[in-house]
Amino acid sequence: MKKTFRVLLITAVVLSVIIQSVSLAFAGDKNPLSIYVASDVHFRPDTVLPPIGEVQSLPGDPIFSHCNTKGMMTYEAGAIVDEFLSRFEQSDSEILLIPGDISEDGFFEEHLAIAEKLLQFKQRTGKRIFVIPGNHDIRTSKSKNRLDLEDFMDIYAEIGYDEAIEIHDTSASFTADLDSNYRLIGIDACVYREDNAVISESLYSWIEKQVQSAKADGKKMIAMVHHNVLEHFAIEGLAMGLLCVEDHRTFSSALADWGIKYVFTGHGHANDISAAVSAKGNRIYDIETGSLITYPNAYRKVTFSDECVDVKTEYIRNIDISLLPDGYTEEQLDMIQNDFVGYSLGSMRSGMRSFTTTIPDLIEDLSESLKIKEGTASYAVLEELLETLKNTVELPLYDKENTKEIDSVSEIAAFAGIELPESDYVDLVDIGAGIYAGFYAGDEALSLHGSTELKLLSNALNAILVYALVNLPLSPVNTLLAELGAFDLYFLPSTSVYTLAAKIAYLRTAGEKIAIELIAPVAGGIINDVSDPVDLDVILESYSETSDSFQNEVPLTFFGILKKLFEVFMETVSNIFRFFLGK
Ligand SMILES: [Ca+2]
Ligand SMILES: [Ca+2]
Repeated sequence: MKKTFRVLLITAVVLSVIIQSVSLAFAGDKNPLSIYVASDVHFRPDTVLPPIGEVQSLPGDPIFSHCNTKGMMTYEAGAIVDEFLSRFEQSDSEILLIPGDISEDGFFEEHLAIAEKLLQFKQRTGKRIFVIPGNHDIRTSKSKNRLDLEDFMDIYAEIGYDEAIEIHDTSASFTADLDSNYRLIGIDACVYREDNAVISESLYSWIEKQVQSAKADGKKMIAMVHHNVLEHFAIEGLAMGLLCVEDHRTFSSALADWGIKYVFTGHGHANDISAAVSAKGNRIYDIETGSLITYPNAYRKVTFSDECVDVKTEYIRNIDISLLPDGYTEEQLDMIQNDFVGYSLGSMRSGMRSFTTTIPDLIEDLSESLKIKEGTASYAVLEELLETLKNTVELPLYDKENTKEIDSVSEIAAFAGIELPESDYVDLVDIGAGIYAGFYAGDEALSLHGSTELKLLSNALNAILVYALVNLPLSPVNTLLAELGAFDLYFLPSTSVYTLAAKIAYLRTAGEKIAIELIAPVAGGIINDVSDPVDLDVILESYSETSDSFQNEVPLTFFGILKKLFEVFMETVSNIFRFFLGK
């Protein structure tokens, strides 16, 4: 009897263990967590927008005269959001995260309009939506029409905050359970009215407390922050994390060591994924999602299971034109309906084009950073240079008409003794916009040394320098060249006797050096994806594993940072050598 009982007991225990583990494994496979992420909606309702025909940021353009310098599709935002929501509705995902910049400028009308859209959707479909403010959302401005924190909490009370477990008392940070395994922590680090983000002491200890209670409750934490917590392009590391929360390396190390492996961010309008490992060996991913209303109009679908985290990127490829505000021409509507991607890319290209008209205004910032005083001879040279730059970016790249005057970049280059490679590009803005669009899209893969785009840009910049400076007096030109980084020139023409050819050769040598020094670090990480892993469709490790390290992780340790700085230094040196050797 006793023996039979023991056998029965053991069998029962073994069986229950098997059943439990099978059902656990089954539950893990059967109920993965699927979420949608859409960011940087920058919403402005039709009611506050001036009629589309009245906006002349790019006068005379038949399609894009209303463009926006950031390439955002402000007039189409409502229709884009509706298209996105209908796709989210049809999906098997029940959860949407919006990591900030919900509104364009923190005005009541903007927030009320987008919040109403989201709330109606939520009430109709029963799907869940969580938001966090970005730098454009809480402006706490003197002008009354802008939100403060309390207003934000009021307006979004039923959009995520009604499900909050905890809410931080001096920010819009909150926690909420996504399912029985995962808890979301929305971190609002924005410095209201400013554009930067800081993790205050109060916020830091609040996050730490949330991490402890999540552990006690057996939940894994997924974070959402507007600003990035890891760098997303090479020069950003040197610029101390331009788009990141302040002291981002310390903060992301803390997040990693607290077991927060995945952070969803926005802010930079690029689709990019970066990874890093803390000194203690804990990995963290920053999954940045681009602006929904900006090329390439992407959003993410992310599935968390026991085996992996599956990131997929999808795109808005068409919208319902009947939802657009009044005032579009037939030509515009036709393009939006039949070539939405072309219209989106065109919006970005036109935005950059309208931005170039403001190049001469850069004189203030540039003279300040170069410490050149207004009224001096060097200041006049800089002014001349910017004016020529502005005029040149508007010129066609090649002399298609075969005119006698110098009215194309290739002729300016020929004047300077420089050859421009052949291409299909129309002008310099076209190249710049192409490079930027690639960076926004993600998985960018142009070569720094071999790409036509970079060769065109550096050769053109070199030629522009020669063309702008050749007729100016040599002494202030030399001062400016030294300020721009062309220190040890090989050939200095005598100020008393020199030929035009000698002066051109001298400026070309200086210009080569400046062009490569200016372009290489800026382009690094924008023309090719230096922040591992890849940006768009990728299978990443689950919360229970740690994958092998990536080749290009963002350094979080002191030695990691030193190594990175050394690599960037070596890269710059080799660029200069390659350039002078003509490779
Ligand atoms: Ca990238
Ligand atoms: Ca990447």
